[in-house]
Amino acid sequence: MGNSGISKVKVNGVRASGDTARGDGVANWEMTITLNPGYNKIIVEAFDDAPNKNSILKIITVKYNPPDTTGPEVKLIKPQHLSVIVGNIIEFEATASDPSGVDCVIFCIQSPSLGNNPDWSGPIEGFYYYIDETPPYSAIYDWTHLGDGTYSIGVLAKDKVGRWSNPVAAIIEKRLPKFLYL
Ligand SMILES: [Ca+2]
Repeated sequence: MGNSGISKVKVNGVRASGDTARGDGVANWEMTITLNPGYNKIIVEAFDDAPNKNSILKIITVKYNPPDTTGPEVKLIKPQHLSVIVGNIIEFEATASDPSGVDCVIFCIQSPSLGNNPDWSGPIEGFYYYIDETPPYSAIYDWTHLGDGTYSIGVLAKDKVGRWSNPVAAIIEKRLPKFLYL
């Protein structure tokens, strides 16, 4: 600012280091600031060394996208934990969300065999699984081949940067319709 020198530079109200210069010199000031996720406003104010300390103010907006280190938020909507299902079809439904986007949702059921479920894969550690890559996240499992009893199911999700959610586990009970014989 002219040739009256620089008396100080403030960044977000705090003086920067190396913020003075004489005459028409240049102040190579520096300042380290911590950014929050999202938009950050950085206010830089420079003052010259004239008697009335003229100042100039610049506002810089910086968007900070922090690295994504966590998997999606996933919720099992159907079937609910400890629900009793009468009939041979399980309808799965889940929601998943992630700042990086959801890559896929995986439904699984612990079962001794696949049964009539050609779209399902496995088993991995006793679980057969179905991968859904597009919302709404859902699956159908035919458990005609399974007897009455309790079964473990679960859902988990992966985001688009390869991070997995924790699995959400649930227990469901299969109970075949009981008929009354007269
Ligand atoms: Ca993520």
